[in-house]
Amino acid sequence: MKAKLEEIRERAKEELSKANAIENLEELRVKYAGKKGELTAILKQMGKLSPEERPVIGQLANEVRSYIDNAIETKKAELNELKLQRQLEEEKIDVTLPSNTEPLGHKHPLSIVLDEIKEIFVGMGFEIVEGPEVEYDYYNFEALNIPKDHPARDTQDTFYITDNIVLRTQTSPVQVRVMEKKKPPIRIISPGRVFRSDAVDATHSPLFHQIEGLVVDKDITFADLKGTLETFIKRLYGEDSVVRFRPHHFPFTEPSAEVDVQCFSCKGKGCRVCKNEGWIEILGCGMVHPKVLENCGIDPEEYSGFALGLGLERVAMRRYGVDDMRLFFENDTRFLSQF
Ligand code: 2NM
Repeated sequence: MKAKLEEIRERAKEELSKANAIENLEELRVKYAGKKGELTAILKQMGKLSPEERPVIGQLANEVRSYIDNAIETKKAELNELKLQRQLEEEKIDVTLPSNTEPLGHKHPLSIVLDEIKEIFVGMGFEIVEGPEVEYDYYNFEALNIPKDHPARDTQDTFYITDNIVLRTQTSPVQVRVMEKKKPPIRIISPGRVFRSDAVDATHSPLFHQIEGLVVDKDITFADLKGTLETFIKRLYGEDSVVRFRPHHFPFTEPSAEVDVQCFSCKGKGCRVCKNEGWIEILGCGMVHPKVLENCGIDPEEYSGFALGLGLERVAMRRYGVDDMRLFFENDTRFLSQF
């Protein structure tokens, strides 16, 4: 029996030295030291031994068991260490490598200028209203007092969808819709895309952006228009801006005016920026025509209002010294990443 125990120890030692996976260790433990293992089988035969032999064999059996247990634990630690080493080797990270930085996007220059203009008007108590880009002839022209034979209505200038549906040529139809629905006081701006059948060149695009403003209330005068626009222009172009109002004509306002700002490049002397004019045109405006108010269900005897319109592309071109409008629509990141 002693020989058998020693043989078991030797065989366990041999098999353990060959084990190369943690799972094998558990198999070996069951095989030798488990309840149905070889050691247990031997111990079950202890009854056959003489009383003198029993403690000697018993002690040896215990030694063999603890030898096997220890050997398994040692081997387990070894295999775990090996596994860790392999893992560390495989998952090695070179922290000195340059990172893959995601390129950051930029706000589009038109969006920068639009946000700035919105901010100024919102600061003066205006609400921002949007409306459809495909409009009825009625809202785009008729309600705005643009006569049937007006050149703006020509198919040369306007994209017609059907006889009475167009791509809006200005954002004023949004304001007509607001005036129809809402009782004054009204204080809104309507920014958005507008469409005109123009050939593409450095200063024209069939799609561009407009912001129109409208104020309607009791006792609104041209003085309110002047004050509001002077404030707007000074916030947009600087407090030292010099502003002038020049008489003009629009079918939807009476009287009408265009607003210029003195050339910030030459201070009015005349230069390339202002094409020797000394002044740069910024926007169109006027007192809302009584017929327009009436068309929208507002009594022109009780209420009056002013309106203004400006092109976003032109503001952005001046602001950033961009000389070709097409750059705003091509979305070339070499251009856009400069803003
Ligand atoms: C401009 C110039 C002058 C304008 C008029 C209206 C409305 F709907 F109230 F009649 N909205 N916008 C207007 C007036 C637009 O753009 C150069």
